[in-house]
Amino acid sequence: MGIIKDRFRAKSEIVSAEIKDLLKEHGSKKIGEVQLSQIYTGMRGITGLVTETSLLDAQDGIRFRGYSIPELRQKLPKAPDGSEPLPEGLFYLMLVGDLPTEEDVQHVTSVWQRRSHVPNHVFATIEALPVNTHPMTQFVVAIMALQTESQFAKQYAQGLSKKDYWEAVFDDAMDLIARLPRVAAYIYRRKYKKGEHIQPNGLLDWAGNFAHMLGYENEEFKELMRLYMTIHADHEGGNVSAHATHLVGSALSDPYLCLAAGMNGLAGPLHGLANQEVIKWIFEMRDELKTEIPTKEQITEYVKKTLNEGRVVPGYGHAVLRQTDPRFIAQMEFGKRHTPKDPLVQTVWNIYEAVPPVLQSLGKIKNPWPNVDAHSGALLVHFGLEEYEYYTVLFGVSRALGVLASLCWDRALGYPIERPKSVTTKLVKRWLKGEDEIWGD
Ligand code: HAX
Repeated sequence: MGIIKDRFRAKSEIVSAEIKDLLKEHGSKKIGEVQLSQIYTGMRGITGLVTETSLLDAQDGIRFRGYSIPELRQKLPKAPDGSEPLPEGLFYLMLVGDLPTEEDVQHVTSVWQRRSHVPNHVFATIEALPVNTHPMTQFVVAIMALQTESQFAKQYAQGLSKKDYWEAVFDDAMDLIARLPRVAAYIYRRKYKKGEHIQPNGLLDWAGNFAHMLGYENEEFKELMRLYMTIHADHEGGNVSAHATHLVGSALSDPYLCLAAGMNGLAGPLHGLANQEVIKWIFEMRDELKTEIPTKEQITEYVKKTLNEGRVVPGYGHAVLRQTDPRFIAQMEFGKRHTPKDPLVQTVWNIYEAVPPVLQSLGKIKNPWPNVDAHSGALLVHFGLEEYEYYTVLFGVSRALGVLASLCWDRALGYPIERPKSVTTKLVKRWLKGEDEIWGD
């Protein structure tokens, strides 16, 4: 059995025993109250999930196994001559719970290289779609086509024991992550580069090879991809893509089905698709104002116009965060180092100054600060990746790391099918009048 699999098995057995003891002793302890308003507002603030890989703090932002993004940029192993973390290291950290050594990371890279073969029928399935199909639709269809390879589905059909679920899920997770860059690059080259595909380079790391297959050989772009794939990977368990993956997995759907579900959620404009919406919005603003670098005053007026049209300002606001997203800051630092004079990057920084006061003045928006999506597109455009409809696919490849690591934990810890209680408004009204118990079945 492989090194990471052994380490994951050992860790998950310990945690599983701990949870059993914990529930035995404290299982009936209350951890919060649910207000009526919360069940009508997207369950905001209700603690109802356990996700081991990362934890989001409203003020400090995301921490992966306790490590913040600035800490990870220091502590995780890097490519030779590189200064950004290798996403392989983040995956190891999320899965095993410990910081990886250089050797551990090289091991993950080589495992993913070994498992990266994509069967031909997947490419044929992508080719069956009209070329103008949105890249996220192509991506989800390709993940579904890959499902023929699921170890979990095959072994379950043959009668898999409950205690072995995690092992088949682990194998599917590793296969999927290994194959996603090839599939994603295929979609990009098909749609935007006349179908001129680029073969993988087995000497490169996972993100470096992805950049290579997309057609970008610039070393700074490869560094951007390593950073990008690291910071987009996970944002605890309640966000739409993570929660959808976890929820579908609770029915014992295999990891391919689960990831496709998560990616369908990521493709929504209030979630991952916001990264394309940001650049689209900036391009439209520049076109309308007929200037490459709009002033802060011009941006302020344009934001007001967007709001008056009943639209959201993409890249701003968050359901949990109440500060500037550290993932935005990490990209800003990358921009200051690699692309400081780029007019689009400067515009993103001007928007950062102009937007929050306008959103604050409305009085209803809980978080006027930028999220991860406010910055990512400008850096991609700088290196020539201007096809913004593709951006959410990049996000999706990264998000697979977190949601699939979590799926391994879900099965290793034996979590049951998820089934929260819902009510009708009619019942709520009766309950308010004292005519009914809200918690009937
Ligand atoms: N522009 C305009 N209005 C906004 C807004 C924004 N950026 N952010 C929030 N609001 C509005 C909400 O639509 C809501 O309006 P109504 O009361 O009229 O319905 C009100 O302010 C209160 O919303 P909230 O409680 O502050 O925010 P929510 O938790 O409901 O929503 C969202 C969080 C991220 C969906 C929201 O801030 C938004 O739509 N932002 C723009 C889209 C975006 O950038 N999404 C990406 C988020 C990060 C992510 O998941 N990346 O993948």
